[in-house]
Amino acid sequence: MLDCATIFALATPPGVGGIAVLRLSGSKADDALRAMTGAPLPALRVATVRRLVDEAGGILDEALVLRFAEGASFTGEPMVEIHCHGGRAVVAAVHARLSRIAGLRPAEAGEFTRRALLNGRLDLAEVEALGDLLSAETERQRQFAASGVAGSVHRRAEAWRVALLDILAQVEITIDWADEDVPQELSPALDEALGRMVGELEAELSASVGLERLREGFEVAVVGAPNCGKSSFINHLAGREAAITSPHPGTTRDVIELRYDLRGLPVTFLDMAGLRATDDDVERIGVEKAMARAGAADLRLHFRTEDAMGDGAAARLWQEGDLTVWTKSDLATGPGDHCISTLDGEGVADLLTDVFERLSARVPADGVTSHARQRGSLTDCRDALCRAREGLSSAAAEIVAEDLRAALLSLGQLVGRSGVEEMLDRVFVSFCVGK
Ligand SMILES: Nc1nc2c(ncn2[C@@H]2O[C@H](COP(=O)(O)OP(=O)(O)O)[C@@H](O)[C@H]2O)c(=O)[nH]1
Ligand SMILES: [Mg+2]
Repeated sequence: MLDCATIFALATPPGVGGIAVLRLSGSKADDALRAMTGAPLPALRVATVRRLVDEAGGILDEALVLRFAEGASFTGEPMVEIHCHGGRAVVAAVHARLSRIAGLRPAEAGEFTRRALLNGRLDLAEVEALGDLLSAETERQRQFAASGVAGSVHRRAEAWRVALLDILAQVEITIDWADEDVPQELSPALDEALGRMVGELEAELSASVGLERLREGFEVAVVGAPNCGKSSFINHLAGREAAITSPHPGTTRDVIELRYDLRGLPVTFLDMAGLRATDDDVERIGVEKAMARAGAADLRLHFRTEDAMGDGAAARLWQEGDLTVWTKSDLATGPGDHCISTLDGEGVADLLTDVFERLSARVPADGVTSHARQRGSLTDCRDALCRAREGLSSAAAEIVAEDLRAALLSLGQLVGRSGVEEMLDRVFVSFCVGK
């Protein structure tokens, strides 16, 4: 529920730590701090030591407190941070004390960020990136999310918006002056400008799909006949017993996941039930699950070895770009892109380098979006621009202008701001210049 109450919450993880940070946001933040400390307010943005007291003046803790002014805080509202000692009882006492102050209530999940969005401190794409940053587990995920928080989508959308406004202004002038189609002498330049933007949107759309894989994490399925060393490989990577291995074929019946930080790339290795035809119902369910999951993975490592050649079930999963791996190379070597032994680790590093390079190549260097919602707006924008482009030669200028406005609206939706008023302002300025 959104209201104008002053909200507060523990901003650091629950549990014991050196310090814990509680945040307050809203018009009563300063009043609450005054009540909590029984002392004058410290200067804005100056970390100040204050004794936190209860209603009777009893000491709760000694803390560092910080104030942020309205319009110059994360949420855009007046904010206070209380850095107290990070013990459970300390945090509980400070939290309880805040709860008893009139006009304050505990924040709901994401409420600080929601207020930041509503107050224009962050746009929607920046909010999405902030969520990604908090859930980033690897270095590459962190880098990408951090660039989003720093406004990479915002800047790209803004550049497109400015270019689109110029095109729209030229079309709008036509409507006002000529009352008819876009003039012949104007269309080639407009067509080129629109064509360029469509190309850029399409490049972003395709980059976005690869960046989504980076954000969500890649999946690499280890497939092959029972007993060819799949679980041993997963365990070797994990450095612990993550999957149950045994010399008896058919031991692994579930899909076991190992989340792995592959040189900054998030990769989940999937250990599959041995892929073979079977009469055992439970094992067959495992095999079917494994086939579906492996088929959808980003990459498959097809394990083979002398004593476990299988019945070819795994071979049906082969996709372009997959790797064949000969295992148990300490016993015998054989054909494959790689030869590994989990007994002595031979060949494993080379295999991982290859996997890294193949997945790395799917992470585009210059895209900024990675969410399906963002691609929805980009697609709408691209489609509207294509319609406008077609209309240049066949439709009335009003219709072209309408499509361009639809494209602008979609760009606004990309970052969660429609920007229609600004567009009108800009078009108006162009009219003045033109007339
Ligand atoms: N010598 C040798 N034995 C291995 C190697 N990898 C696995 N094994 C053995 O092969 C058997 C089957 O391994 P497992 O990982 O359970 O195969 P999975 O059915 O494909 O998961 C076990 O007895 C392992 O100890 C290896 O690199 N060298
Ligand atoms: Mg296994």
